[in-house]
Amino acid sequence: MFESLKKKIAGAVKGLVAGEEAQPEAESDAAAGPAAQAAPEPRPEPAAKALDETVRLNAATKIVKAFGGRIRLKDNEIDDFLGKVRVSLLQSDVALGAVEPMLEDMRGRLSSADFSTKGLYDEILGAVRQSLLDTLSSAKPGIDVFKHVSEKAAAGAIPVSILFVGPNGTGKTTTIGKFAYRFKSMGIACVISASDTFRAAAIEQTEYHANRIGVPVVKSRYGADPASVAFDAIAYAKARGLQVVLIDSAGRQETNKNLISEMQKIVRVAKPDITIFVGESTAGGVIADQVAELSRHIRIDGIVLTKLDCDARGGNAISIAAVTGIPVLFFGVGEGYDAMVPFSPEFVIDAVLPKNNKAT
Ligand SMILES: Nc1nc2c(ncn2[C@@H]2O[C@H](COP(=O)(O)OP(=O)(O)O)[C@@H](O)[C@H]2O)c(=O)[nH]1
Ligand SMILES: [Mg+2]
Repeated sequence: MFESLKKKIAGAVKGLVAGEEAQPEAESDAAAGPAAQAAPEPRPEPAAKALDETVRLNAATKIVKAFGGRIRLKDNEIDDFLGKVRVSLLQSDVALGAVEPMLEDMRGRLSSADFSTKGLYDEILGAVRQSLLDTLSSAKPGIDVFKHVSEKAAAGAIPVSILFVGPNGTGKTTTIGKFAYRFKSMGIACVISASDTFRAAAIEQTEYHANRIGVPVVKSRYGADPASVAFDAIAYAKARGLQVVLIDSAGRQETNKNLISEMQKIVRVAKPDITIFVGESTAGGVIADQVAELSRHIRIDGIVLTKLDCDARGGNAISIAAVTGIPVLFFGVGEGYDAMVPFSPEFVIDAVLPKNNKAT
C-alpha cells in the first residue's frame, strides 16, 4: 500500500540528510591546484550509501555549522527537498490544492527549527509527518456510522437507511456487503435494497453477497425504478422491525442527467439518514470531480475509499477530504467482508511515510 509514495518520500528525506544537493567545497578545489583538478578524486555518492553516522555527520557539517550538535537547514536545501516532496506528492495523485499548503507548512517547520545532527532523519520525517497530519485532520470529522446506527436503534428510531452512490465498479456492492457483515456481527438486523436495476448481473451480485452474509434482499426486475425498490425495502424493514436498510445504486457517468435525477428520486423517496460516496483510491484526481459534481445535486455525508490494497500512490487517501470538504469514513483494503478499516490520520501516515531510522 502506497509503496511508491513511501519510497519517494524516503528518498527525499535521505537526500536532504545526506546533503545530496550540496555543492563541492570551492576552497578545497582551489587549494589543491591545477594538478589535482586534472585528476579529481571521485566523489562519494551519498545517495547510494547506507544512512550511517558518517554520512549524517558529513551532511550536517555541509549543511551548516554545528552548534552543540544542532543544525539549521539552509534555504536552498529546504527548497531542493520541498521540490522533491512536491513532485512525489503530485505524482502520487495528491491534489494540488492540498500539496501547496502542505509544503508551506513543511517549509515553516523546517526553516524555523534546529535539528539534531544525530537524529536528523527522524526529525525531518517528524516535520513531514506533522504537515501530513494537519492536512488529514483539516476536513470536518466524519459520522461514526456504526455508533450512529447503534444509538438510533437503541432509541427505537428505525430503520436507519444508508444510501451508497458512486461510479460503476468502484466497490459499492462489495462495501454494502462489508457493512452488512459488520452490522450482523453487532447484532443489528439489516436488509439490502438491490436498487442497481440498471447493470446486467447487479441484482444477482447483490443477492450473492447477501446470501453469503445471511441478510435479506429486496429486489425487483432490471429496468425497474430504483427508488421504488428502496421504498419496498424500507417497508420490508418496518414490517419486520429491522434496524438498517442498505441501499445499493447504479453508477454511470456522474454528469449523466438521468443518473442524477435517479439519485435525487431515491433520496426523495428513501430519505436516507446517511449517503456515502464509494470511490476507488486508484482513480486519481477524477474522484474529487465526481464527488464535487454529485454533491451539487445530493447531500453526501462521507466517502468510502476502496481498493487501497491495490494503490501504490495513495494521493486520494491524503487529499480527497481536504479538497472536497467531505470526510473519508472508511477505507476498503481487500475483497473480504472484514477488509474495511475506519479512517484515521495515523493509518494513512503509517502507510505513506517510511518508518523512522531507528526502526528500519
Ligand atoms: N482489492 C480490492 N477489491 C475490491 C475492494 N472493494 C471492491 N473490490 C472489487 O472491485 C470489484 C467491483 O466491486 P463492486 O462491489 O461490484 O462494485 P460496484 O459496481 O460499485 O458495485 C469487485 O471485483 C470487488 O471484489 C477493495 O477494497 N479491495
Ligand atoms: Mg454493484
